Amino acid sequence: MLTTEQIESFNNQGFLRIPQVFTPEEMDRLDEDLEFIIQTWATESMGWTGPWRKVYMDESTEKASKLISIHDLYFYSSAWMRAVTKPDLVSSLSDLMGPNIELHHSTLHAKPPETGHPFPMHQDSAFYLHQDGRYLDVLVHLDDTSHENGEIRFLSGSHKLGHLEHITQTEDGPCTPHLPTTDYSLEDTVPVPAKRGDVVVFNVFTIHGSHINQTDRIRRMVRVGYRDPENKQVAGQSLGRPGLMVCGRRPRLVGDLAFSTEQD
Ligand SMILES: O=C(O)CCC(=O)C(=O)O
Repeated sequence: MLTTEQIESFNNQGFLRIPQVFTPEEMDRLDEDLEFIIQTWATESMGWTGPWRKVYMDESTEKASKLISIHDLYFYSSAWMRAVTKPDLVSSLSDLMGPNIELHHSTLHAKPPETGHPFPMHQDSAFYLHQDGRYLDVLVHLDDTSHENGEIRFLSGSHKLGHLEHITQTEDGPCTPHLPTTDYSLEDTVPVPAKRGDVVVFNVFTIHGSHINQTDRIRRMVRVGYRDPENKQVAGQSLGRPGLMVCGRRPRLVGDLAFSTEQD
């Protein structure tokens, strides 16, 4: 259960660190399975594209910069399935969002050593737009974070702005959604360093980003998205895919049909 102060702080700032949601033993198991997933299923790529790369990195760093990613870790590991449905975690989310909570997706972002990918300022609603802000993202920390390895950073109170238009096109073609670097800077953000086993929860509209990993060790975080099932998705990743109810029930809205077992 969260305290009144924690809930107020989340409502004002749009983010909250919750310490030690996962025990060291749970983290060992998650770590082991994450390494399996990274070795077996994940992909390493240049990461997010767009003109922001040249603002955040010099030429040689930009060329070397990499990101390891994969979605939906609970499709590959039962330890991750237990993690994303952990009652202590889910009950804290319920304190912030209400009684009914549906799991939407999860995504690994691992920043390899030294040139591990920075993230430009953005809102996650640009990747999976819903009708409103009843959506929480949870960053499960596999490693301690600090300025040196690119901790998560937030623009405090920015969730109150609602969804903003993002840059998605350049003259060279489509790019990963991000906010203009001329208007939004990492320098204006609040750093939220965290420990292995902590989670950092934020609203889908909270503007955030992170610096490059300059250390000689990988920095791994798994983002898990949860929504109020009445908050329907409008566009983006995992659109149309039902999620598990991890808390409460799915109310039936006008026009809703039960899930079919037939292929479309
Ligand atoms: O991993 C990071 O540093 C940032 C991740 C992020 O921006 C996101 O998951 O939306």
